[in-house]
Amino acid sequence: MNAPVKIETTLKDWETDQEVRWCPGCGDYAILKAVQRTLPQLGADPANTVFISGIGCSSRFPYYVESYGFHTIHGRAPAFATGAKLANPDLDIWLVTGDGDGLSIGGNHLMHVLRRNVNMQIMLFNNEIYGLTKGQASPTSREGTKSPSTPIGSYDHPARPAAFALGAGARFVGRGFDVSKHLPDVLKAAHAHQGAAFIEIFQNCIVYNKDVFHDFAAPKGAEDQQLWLENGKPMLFAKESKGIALDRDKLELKVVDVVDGDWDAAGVIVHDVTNRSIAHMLVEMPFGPFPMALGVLYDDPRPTFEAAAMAEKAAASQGKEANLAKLLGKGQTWTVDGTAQDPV
Ligand SMILES: Cc1ncc(C[n+]2csc(CCOP(=O)(O)OP(=O)(O)O)c2C)c(N)n1
Ligand code: SF4
Ligand SMILES: [Mg+2]
Repeated sequence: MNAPVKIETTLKDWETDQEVRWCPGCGDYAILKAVQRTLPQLGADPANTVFISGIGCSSRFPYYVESYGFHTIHGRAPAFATGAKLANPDLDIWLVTGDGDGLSIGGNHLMHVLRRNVNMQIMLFNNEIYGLTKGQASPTSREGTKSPSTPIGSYDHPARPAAFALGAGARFVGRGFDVSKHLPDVLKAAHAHQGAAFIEIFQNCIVYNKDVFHDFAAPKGAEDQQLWLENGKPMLFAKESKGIALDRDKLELKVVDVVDGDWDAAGVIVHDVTNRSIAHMLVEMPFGPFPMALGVLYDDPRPTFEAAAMAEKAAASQGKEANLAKLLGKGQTWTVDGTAQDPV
C-alpha cells in the first residue's frame, strides 16, 4: 500500500453540479457541508476518494460530492466498499448509510465490515425514521413513535447504533450531529484511524421526525446536554458544573456536581479513548438522566482486514508463478462422456 498523497483543494472542488433532492431544511445539507469542509483539511484527493452508499435519503450523498461514488443497493454498501478496498487498498473510502439502510436490511453487512475492520469511514445518519419511503418507523425509532407503519405507536425497543458498532467489534466509535461545529473534528479523527471508523451522526428529518434530537442538538440552548469527549480530558459538561464519575460499587456511570471547578474531588473520570469498558458504558448511557456522549467515544486501532488479506496473498504466492491452466487442472478432474441429450 502506498502512503496517500496529500493535495490542496477547497470546499468548491468537492461540490457537484447535481440537483440536490433533499427537502429544504433537511439535516443532510449540514452534514454534506461538514464533509466538504473537512476533505480539504485532510488533503484528500478527489481522484482517490470514493463515497459508497446504500438506499435512502442519506444514501443520495455520493451524487453531491465531486469524487468517485457508488449509490448501491439497500443495505449492501459494506459489501461494495469491502470489494473496492480489496481491489485497491489505497482508496480512501467513505461509506454513507442510514438507520434503516444500515440497521434493518443492512444490519448483517454492517456488522461484518466492522468486525473485519476494513479501513474506511462509516457515517450512519441517524434520523430515527425511514425518510425516503415517507416516514415508517426504523430500528432506531423510539418506543411510542407514530408512523405509517406504527399508527398506534411503535412498541419495539430501539437499537443504539454506537452500541451496535462497538458490540460488533468496531475499534473506532464517534458521534456527532448535523449542525454541530464539532462534526468536522469527529470526521478528522475517524479518518486518522486505521480501520473501520464508525460515526453515528444524529440528523434532523424535518418532514417525518422533526426535532427528535432537539433536547441536545438544538442550534441554541442545548449545549448543557452535550458531553463532548476529549482524550485525556475530564468528562465535564453543563459549563463544567457537572461531570461523569464511576460508581465503583455498582460499576456504572453517574452524574456528579462539580463545586468550584474541583472535578478531581467530585470523582470525575478522565476520558481514555482506548478504554473499551468505559466505551461500552458511554454508548449505553441513557439520554435524559445523562447528557449525550459526543465526539470520539472509542479509538484503539488494530490491524486492518485488507492488510491481512494482502499479507496472506503475498505469502501464499511467494516464489510461485501464476498459472491458471495449472490451477484448473490440479486435483481431481473428470472426463465427461455423452451429451446433455444423451447422458451416459
Ligand atoms: C430491497 C429493498 N427493500 C426496501 C426498499 C425501500 N426502501 C428504500 S429506502 C428505505 C429506508 C431508508 O431509511 P434510512 O436508511 O433510515 O434512510 P433515510 O431515508 O432516513 O436517510 C427503504 C425501506 C428498497 N429500496 N429496496
Ligand atoms: S424526508 Fe427527511 S431525511 Fe429525507 S430529505 Fe426530507 S427531511 Fe431529509
Ligand atoms: Mg433514516
